[in-house]
Amino acid sequence: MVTPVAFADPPLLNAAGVHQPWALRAIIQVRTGSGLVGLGETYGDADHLALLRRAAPALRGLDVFDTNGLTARVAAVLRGADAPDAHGLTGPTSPQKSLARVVAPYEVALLDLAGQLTDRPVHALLGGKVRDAVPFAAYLFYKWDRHPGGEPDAWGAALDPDGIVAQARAMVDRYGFRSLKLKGGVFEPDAEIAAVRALRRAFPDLPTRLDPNAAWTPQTSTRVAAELAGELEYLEDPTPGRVGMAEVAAAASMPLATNMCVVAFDHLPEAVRLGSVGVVLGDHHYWGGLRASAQLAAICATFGLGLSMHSNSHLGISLAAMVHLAAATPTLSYACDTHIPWAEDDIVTAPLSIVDGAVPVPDAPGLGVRLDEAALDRLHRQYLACGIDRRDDEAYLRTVDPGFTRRVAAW
Ligand code: GKR
Ligand code: MG
Repeated sequence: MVTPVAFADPPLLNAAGVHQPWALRAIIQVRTGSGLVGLGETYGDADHLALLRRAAPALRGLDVFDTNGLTARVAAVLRGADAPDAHGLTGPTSPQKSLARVVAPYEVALLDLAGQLTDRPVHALLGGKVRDAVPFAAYLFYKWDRHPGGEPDAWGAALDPDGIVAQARAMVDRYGFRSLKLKGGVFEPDAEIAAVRALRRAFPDLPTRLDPNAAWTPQTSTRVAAELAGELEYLEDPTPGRVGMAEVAAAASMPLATNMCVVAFDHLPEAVRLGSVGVVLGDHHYWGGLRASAQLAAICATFGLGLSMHSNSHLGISLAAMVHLAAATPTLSYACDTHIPWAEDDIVTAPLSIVDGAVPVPDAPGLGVRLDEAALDRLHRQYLACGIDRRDDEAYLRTVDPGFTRRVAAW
C-alpha cells in the first residue's frame, strides 16, 4: 500500500527557493500472507507517487528475500519511465535514477520484513553493525521566522551570522550535535563565508561544512575555498557538474562532497577520472536502497573516496533505514545529514532519537520502528487538504519575489 502524507515544514531557504509549508512523503506498507507488515518511506511528489503505484501490483507474490526479483519486476513495469523533480537539489534525474528511487522504499520494506521473519535487525542483514550509534550533523538553514501569511515558528528567523549561530546553539543544546552543516546558496558568498566564520568562532571544536547547492561558478567556488581553508571539513557542491567540480577540487585545500554531481552509479567513472569529488554523499532513497548503498560504499572505498549521507525532509521510517545502513557501513567517514529536527511530526509510534548528536542503533527485529496508524491517517488527511502535490521551492519563493529564479552558478 502506498499512502502519501504531508507534514508541516518551516520556511527553509536554499538555492532553489524556499520550503513550502508542507513537506510530502509516501509511506509504503508491504504485507505478507501471514499478516506481517514491512515499512518504507520515500518522496511524495505526484510523478514519483504514480511510479510507486504502478510498481505495487507487480510485487504480489514476491519472495521477501528476493530483492533482485524486486528490481527486475519494477524495471519491467516502469520500462524506462522517468519522474522528474522540480527542485533539482539532488542532481539530474534519469530513468535509471527513477528506477532506483522506486525500488528503494520497497527494498527497505522487504528488509524490514526479512528482519521480522528472522528475528534480526536490518543492520544484521546488511552485514552487521560496526557502530552502536550513528552520528548526525546539525543541519542549519537560513530561514524566515514564518511562512508568508502564517504565524512565527519556534525556531525564529536566521538571516545573518548571528541568526545562524543562535540556530546552531539551539540545535546543539537540544540534540548534542558534534558537527555542523550550513545550507548556503542563499546570500552572496561573502555573507555565507561570514556565517561559517561566526560558527567556527562560536563552536571551534565542531567540524563544519557548507553546501550552496551549486549556486557558484568555479571561480567563486575556488575563491571561497581559499578563504575558508582550514575552516571546513568539506565544501559540498559549490558548483554544477563534474567538470566544474574537478576544476575547484584541484585548487581547494578541503575535499569537495556531492549529492548533486554523483547521484547514480554511471556518474562514478567520470568523477573518479576527473577527481571531481573527495566525498560522495549517498542516499538510499535514490541510490536504489540499502544494499545498493552498500555497493556504493565499496566502490567509494576502492577509489579512496570518503562517504557520508545526504538527506531531504523526512520522517521516522527513513531515519530508521538511514541508521541501519550507516550502522552497517564500515567506511562511513563523516556525520550524516538529517532534516529530522525540522519535522515536528512523525509517522512511527516510538521514533528513534538523537542523543549526544547520534542515534543509538536499534537491535529490535527489522527496522525497529512501528507505524503509528493514527498519525498515518492524520498526515494523509493533511496531504489531501494541503493543496500541494509536488515539491517546488522556486515557485513558492516566487509568490513573494516574482522575479526569483533558482540560483545555478549565479555568483
Ligand atoms: O532541504 O532544502 C533542502 C536541501 O537543500 C535539500 O533539498 C538538499 O537536497 O539537503 C540537500 C543537500 O544536501 O543538497
Ligand atoms: Mg547537498
